[in-house]
Amino acid sequence: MNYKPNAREVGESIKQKLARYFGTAPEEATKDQLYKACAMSVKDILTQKRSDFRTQVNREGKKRIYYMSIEFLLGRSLKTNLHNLELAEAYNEALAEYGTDLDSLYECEPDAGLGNGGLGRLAACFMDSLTSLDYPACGFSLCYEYGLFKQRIIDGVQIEIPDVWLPGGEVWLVPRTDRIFKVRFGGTVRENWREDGRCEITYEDCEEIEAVPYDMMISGYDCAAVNQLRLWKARDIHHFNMGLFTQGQYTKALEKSTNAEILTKSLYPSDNHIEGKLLRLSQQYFLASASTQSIVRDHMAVYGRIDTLPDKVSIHINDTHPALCIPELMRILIDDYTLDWDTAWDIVTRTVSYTNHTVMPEALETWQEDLFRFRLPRIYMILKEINERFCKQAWEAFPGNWNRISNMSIISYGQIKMANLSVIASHTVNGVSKLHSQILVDTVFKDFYHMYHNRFDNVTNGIAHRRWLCFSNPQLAGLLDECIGTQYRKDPKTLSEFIKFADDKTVLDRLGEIKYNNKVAFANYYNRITGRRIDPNSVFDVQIKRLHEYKRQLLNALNIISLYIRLKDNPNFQMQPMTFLFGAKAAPGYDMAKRIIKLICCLSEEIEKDPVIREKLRVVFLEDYNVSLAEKLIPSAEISEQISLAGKEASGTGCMKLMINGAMTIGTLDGANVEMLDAVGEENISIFGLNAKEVEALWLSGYRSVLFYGDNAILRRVVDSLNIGFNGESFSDIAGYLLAGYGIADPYMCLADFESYRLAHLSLTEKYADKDLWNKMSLKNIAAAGHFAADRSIREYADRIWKLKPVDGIKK
Ligand code: 26W
Repeated sequence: MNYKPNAREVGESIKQKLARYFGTAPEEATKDQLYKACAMSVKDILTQKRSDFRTQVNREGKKRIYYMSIEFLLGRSLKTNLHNLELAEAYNEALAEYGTDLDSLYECEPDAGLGNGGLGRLAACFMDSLTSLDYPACGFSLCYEYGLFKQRIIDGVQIEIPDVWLPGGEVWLVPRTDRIFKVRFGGTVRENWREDGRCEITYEDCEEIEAVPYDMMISGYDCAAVNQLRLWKARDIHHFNMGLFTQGQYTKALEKSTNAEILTKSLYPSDNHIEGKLLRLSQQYFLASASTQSIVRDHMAVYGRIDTLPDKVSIHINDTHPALCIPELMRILIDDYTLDWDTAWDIVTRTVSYTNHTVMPEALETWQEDLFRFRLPRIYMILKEINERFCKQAWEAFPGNWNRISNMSIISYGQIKMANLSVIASHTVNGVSKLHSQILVDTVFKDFYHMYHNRFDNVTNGIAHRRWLCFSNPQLAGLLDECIGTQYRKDPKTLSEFIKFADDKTVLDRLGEIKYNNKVAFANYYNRITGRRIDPNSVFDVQIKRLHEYKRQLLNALNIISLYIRLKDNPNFQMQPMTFLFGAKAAPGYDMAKRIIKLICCLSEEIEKDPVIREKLRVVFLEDYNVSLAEKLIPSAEISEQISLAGKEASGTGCMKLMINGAMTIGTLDGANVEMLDAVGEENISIFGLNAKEVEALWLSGYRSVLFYGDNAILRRVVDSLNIGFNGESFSDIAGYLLAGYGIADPYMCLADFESYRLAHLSLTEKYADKDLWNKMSLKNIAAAGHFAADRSIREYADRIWKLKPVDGIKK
């Protein structure tokens, strides 16, 4: 089949789709219909290419990776697919005939926002690299009817609006009603010991829910592979009570199905904070069970025997949320395939690996034991057995050391600990940056590290550089193509060749121009959407990430307030005009995060009312930050704020997207920043603040924020100004929190890092006046960013953890 139709063929296929699905012709079609027609025609190409790829994978008997994640933050697909397939030109040419172009159709596609932040976006970037590198891979997640809420800001207050994405997003999904599995909840488990010594398991009064797969094809760049992401939707087994329906009781008839279907209604919007809700546990088991059943079924269909599973299948759990695949695989192997415990356990532990994404204690998942037993009785029995066997082993390693054993135990004090389960059953456990992986073995998993020395590894995160550089910053990609050729698109480490142009004035000027053009484009977009203005001649200083105290948007705000006070004292104060841009969603129940949004918004409003000051200082809170907004904003960013308290941010990936687009990082020695410093050199990144060891020491010795307050007149004025507040709203609660008048001091130590941050920021913005110097630093960041591509991360996972090989016979 022809994967590369020409413009005429593309035009023909769009026309056919319009006629068939909308009964309309190109000239009469709406933009939305044209978008859908394009998407459907692209899907046809992917389907065919996928079928060829699958045949090849099976013929070569290749091992597959199954990547399980409760979140996949995909964003839009049309643009990525067209660029990956190198078909954008043909489509544009065809669409020109119909009086439109791709750029306007892209905007019709809703973001698939099936994730909160870093963890979900990483999963999406990894699928891109897995495919581009020709590895056979399948992602598993849930088909949430509502993705992450849409954010409206009204008078500085975040309002959450349901995110209805399916009407425009479902063109990419293929329902596979031939691959439905059943997932069981609740009820009673009966063990019937048979004469042959086997134990037969039966269930009474349990609830069975159908898992219906919706598959999305994942394209890669310049490769043979098309992989898939399988999203499970919950469906009531009884579908419909016909009896009631015919009696005219419509609502009653539907009632039962609504209960089951609530499972995949909505994504939990909290990032880094678990609530231990029954529905969440059910979602996790639903994902784990359906996916594991699907993996085993597919393996048996190709190989016909279960013992080769670890040779042909690798299952990766993206944090602990899908960890119930461990007892679920045990269940299938023992109950359905009649394997004995040891054989089953051997298969499981050679198949599963686990990445940890956070050390924040409130994000480490635990479930109440009684709730768990009630909802998942068979899985509970299996966990008990895993735990008992583990504890025996731990006793041998640490005889008599109850404390240690209880720390590592899966079940203790009425709690089920998912991280412990994940470590015990995985052949490899990794963190997501060097620092984070080190912290894991030094703290959270210290005892496990003693027992299982070789199990721990590090794979530093990476980003889909094609999406985040090539496709979203075409001007910069064009300059790179001219300077170093197009090789870096396939092999991002060759971006390093760009360093040869560090002293080339023409290239540096071009870089400056491109950044300026991107700033103008963003300012225009912002103006179109909000009616407000931002000055493209000011420095674009960007902090984009979930709103969390540990990420310290508040520290950024405090520094802005210090600049504002300085300008109010002396409106003639000469400074580099600055625009501080924030994009962040707060978890709906996270009050402090919402107060910080309010502070930023009030500050913004107050400054906006001052015609003199706003020429030099502007604060912008961007509503509804999501993947598509990130793609528009990041190419225009000049300063990247990565200012979390050292030791708290596992990696960060936004930092990488900004770096590869030439922004200068101001950051602490946290997460991936540490490795960015190594890659780019200290003259090209602005590092400030306490390092992780110093944070720990200060915490242990007792952090007293008032000492920092007392020592620094500027800081005193900044904190005091919160009491009067901004735009008529007092923020004395935040002042109180920072100073810990009552209770515990701000655990993220904003005041401890304030002065160091302020000075670093000042000296960085002073450098901006020297255009050549700035552009050179920017160029060096781009040249050093290749290491932070997901292609590199995925190769590391494939070689060291999954033992995976790409398909051989590359046929594109
Ligand atoms: C509600 C429970 C919960 C707990 C943790 C939901 C989500 C999480 C995630 C693990 C939080 C998360 O997204 N972590 C981020 O993962 C990124 C990818 O590795 C890292 O770059 C970020 O530093 C880390 O915060």
